[in-house]
Amino acid sequence: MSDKSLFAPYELGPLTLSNRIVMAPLTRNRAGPGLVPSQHAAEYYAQRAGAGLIITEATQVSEQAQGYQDTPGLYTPEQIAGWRTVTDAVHAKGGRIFVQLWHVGRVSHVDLLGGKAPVAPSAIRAETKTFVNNGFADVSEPRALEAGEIPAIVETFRRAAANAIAAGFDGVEVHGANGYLLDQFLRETANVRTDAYGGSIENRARLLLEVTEAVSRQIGADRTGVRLSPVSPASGIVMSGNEQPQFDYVVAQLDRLGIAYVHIVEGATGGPRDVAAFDFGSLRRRFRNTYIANNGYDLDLARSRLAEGKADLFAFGRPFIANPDLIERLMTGATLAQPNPATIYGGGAAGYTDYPAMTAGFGH
Ligand code: 8OZ
Repeated sequence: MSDKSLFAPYELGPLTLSNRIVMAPLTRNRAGPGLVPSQHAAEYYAQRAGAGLIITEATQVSEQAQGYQDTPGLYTPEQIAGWRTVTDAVHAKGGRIFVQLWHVGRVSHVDLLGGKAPVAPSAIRAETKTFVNNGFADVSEPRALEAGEIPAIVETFRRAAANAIAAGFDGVEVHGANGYLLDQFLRETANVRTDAYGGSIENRARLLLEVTEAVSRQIGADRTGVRLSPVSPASGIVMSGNEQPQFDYVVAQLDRLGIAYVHIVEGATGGPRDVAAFDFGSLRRRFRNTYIANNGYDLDLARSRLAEGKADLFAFGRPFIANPDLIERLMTGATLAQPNPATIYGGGAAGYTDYPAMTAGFGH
């Protein structure tokens, strides 16, 4: 067994991470024209390259996959070129970076989709809002995907994964969490299909597994991860009470695919950890490769969970916004800066690349 310190290197598939702290995906709504990553994104991510692994903000696999204003894509040559500047900047600082690929499904608005309805497993609207036209609005009524459209959804993920490698990413995280398309398929409360993609635990898991298999065939299972949020009510997800068997099955099948990691939101995304009775250890036991734990971690909790063997890596989200040098701050016990809520979503460099790293003697 290697040194089980949070601050010692860790082997993730073919990659050596410099430590066990991961930068969780963080939506920042700063993409430029053509949904190319922000002109400041390379600097922003490079400032945070001290993380053992960076997972980018959620990034659309297609036009139809967008659900919020100014979130980036990875399906045009310009977007690939924009992301290349990010991966080059992170690699120059010795960092590792995966891109999180998403399709929002029903969590969208006609004004983001050229007037078309968002797509979903079933025509069930989520009780949630999105950010569009510079304000919050209820999501639009979705339409149910036809069975014949599903292969094209899988194909957009496969193609975006190929684009990720062309853009220089070290790997891909499939966004299966937080109430977006793949999570919608997993839920009895969002998926009432009667075809091969609904009606049973196995059928509800089919799309996520097909997408993950397509991505891992394209770029290698050892460069593929999946994020799940079994008990999170994010984006209007309603619990059925059958989350344990559903997610036990999903994770066992992901293990069969041999992917590098599962990344588990343990609780309500960005909220309490104890929202529901759920045995996350059951997921851990079903998965042989890396388990990344997320949600509400601080240094003490990460240390104790690592010592107990409950997880291998720990993803921190919001602390990375105002602390580009979060690793050094955690190592030295320095005070953490707090982000300005007004500049989390949207805007330019302010609240994005202008949070300073510690200087000697500062922040203690
Ligand atoms: C915050 C705002 C918009 C989207 C997620 C991609 O929760 C998101 C997201 C977060 O996974």
